[in-house]
This record gives sequence, structure tokens and C-alpha cells, in this order.
Amino acid sequence: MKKFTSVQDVANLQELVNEALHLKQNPYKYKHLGENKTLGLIFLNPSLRTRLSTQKAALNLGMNVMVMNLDKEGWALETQEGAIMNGNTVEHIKEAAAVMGEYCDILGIRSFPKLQNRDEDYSEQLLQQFIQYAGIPIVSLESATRHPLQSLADLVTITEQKPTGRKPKVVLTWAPHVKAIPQCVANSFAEWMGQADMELVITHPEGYDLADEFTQNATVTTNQDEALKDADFVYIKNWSSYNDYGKVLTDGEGWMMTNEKLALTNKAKVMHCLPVRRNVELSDEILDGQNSLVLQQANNRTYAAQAVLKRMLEAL
Ligand code: AN0
Ligand code: CP
Repeated sequence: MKKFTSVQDVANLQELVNEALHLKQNPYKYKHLGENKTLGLIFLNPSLRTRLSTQKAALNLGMNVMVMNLDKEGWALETQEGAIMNGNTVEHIKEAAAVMGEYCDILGIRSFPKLQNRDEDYSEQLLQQFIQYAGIPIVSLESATRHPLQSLADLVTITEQKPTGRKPKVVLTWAPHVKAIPQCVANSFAEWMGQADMELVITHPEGYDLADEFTQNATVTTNQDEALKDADFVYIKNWSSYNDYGKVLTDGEGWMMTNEKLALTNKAKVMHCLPVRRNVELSDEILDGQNSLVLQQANNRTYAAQAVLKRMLEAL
């Protein structure tokens, strides 16, 4: 594997899920694989889970890890081709990425969308430039449009918990939030679950449709109660509007997940990528209750990252 930026980069999804489950049982079995290999992790935004689980995954494989908060600790980066750099940017991504490519064997990068200009965000310019100029395998740690390590961990979690003998019904439901949030987690979740063997339903208020490219294999409805009926898994996530790009269109009254709403489901397990706003996106009673899988999801981030890094190390 040369890059991990979307489900498109995965040759066989079931095999990768099985690899993650195998690594969960045998985390140190491939300790030799990463010997004298270096993983660089570059953050332009905050992170708790992605930062720690990906480091842990690399350490389990015997790799060295270097982490840099590029937005705070690096020079201001120029990304425009042909720029006359007489302003605030100090170095071009061409040099910065190439230099990191010299120091590392694999590079992970986190860079959120700015949510100002849809075409700019959805062109994934920064991620593409890292792929082009670093010259080494690149792992997305959440880019402008996707969060593939999260989705892989979510699919591993669902695989562990799903009922036997039938397809699970998985519902992605929009939830309220206090600020404008990227579409990444929702886009990726729809894209990955659409490739897996399950019934996927997405529900959100008017105006929150995700881009069609991600939702092709899903049923989409603005009726949350209808969507929740008989669900085995409920995945809760806020996102800002794609069509009215980056805007918050409603305070989402009535969309917060509660035990009352969960009663409509088939005793559904509840998922969220975290960080979560308690009693805004979902209630305390759910997060502190028996049906929550949020800690299992966070734990599986390690084995998702480890499966991806293992594939990349094997191909070096
Ligand atoms: C980010 C998002 O939804 O993209 C990161 C989630 C992993 N969440 C927030 O900004 C709260
Ligand atoms: N779920 C997730 O990616 O969390 P962090 O933003 O803390 O890494």
C-alpha cells in the first residue's frame, strides 16, 4: 500500500478488517517489521485519538515515531505553484514535504478543511501535494474531506459486534453541534459502510445532504424516527452543510440522540468517533450506558492504524 487516503486505496476491505482483528489478538507479533523505520506524524489541527493510537500502532510494529505540530512548530507553508513568497509564508510545501520524505519512511498528515471554499477543500490540495512531493507512503490522519482511519476502526467495531446470520442495519444520524464541523467523518463513514455488507441509512435535517459520491449505496431520509426503526447500530455525528458550504443551517432541536429515541431501534449499539459534546450531540445516559461503543471504537483505532502501517511496511 502506497497511500491510505480513502476506501479506494484498499485492495480488499474484508482482508484489511481481518488483519486489524488479527493484530488486536497479536499486537507484538510483527515487532521486527518496523525495525529502523521511521513514521512521521504531522498535525495541522488538534488530535487526541489519532495522535496516540497511530503512535501506539507504530510502536507495536517496532517503528520509531516523530510527531510535529506543523501549524504551531513549523514555518508557515506556501502551497501555491509559482508564488512570489514576499508575504507571510516562509517555505514552500515542495521543500517541506520533500525534506520530511528524507527523514521518514512513512508520513501521516492531518489537515482539516477551512470550510470557506468548497472547491478548494474538496480538491484535497494539501494532501495531494504531500503525496506528490514527499515521495514516500502517505497516511491520511483526517484530510479536508475524509477520515479513513476512523472509518476502518468503525468497520472493525461493527464487525466485532454485529448480529450473526443477517445484514446489520446501520444508521448514520446527524446531531446538533455548537459550531461548524467538517463533513469528513460522515463522508468517510458513508463511503466505507457503502462498501461493506450492511444496510446503510443516513438521516439529517433538510439542507445537510452529503456529496453524492459518498452516499451512493445508502438510503437517505430527513425522517429520523423512521430511519432509527430496527437499527442495530446508530452512528451519531454532526456536520456542516455541503450544499450551503460550511454553514450551520439549524440549531437541530429534537435531533439529539436520547434513550427515548433509542427505544425505536433494535436495541442499537451507539457509536461516535469522539470528541463528543455531551448533552448536545447525545445524552449522558447513552454515553454512560451499556449500549455505547465509543471506547471500543477508540481502542480499535490502534489496530486499524497498525493494519495500514503493516501493509505499507511490507511494501517498502
Ligand atoms: C472533527 C471532525 O468532526 O472532523 C474531528 C473528529 C475526529 N471534530 C471536531 O472538530 C469536533
Ligand atoms: N476520532 C478522532 O480522530 O479523534 P482525534 O481528533 O482526537 O484524533
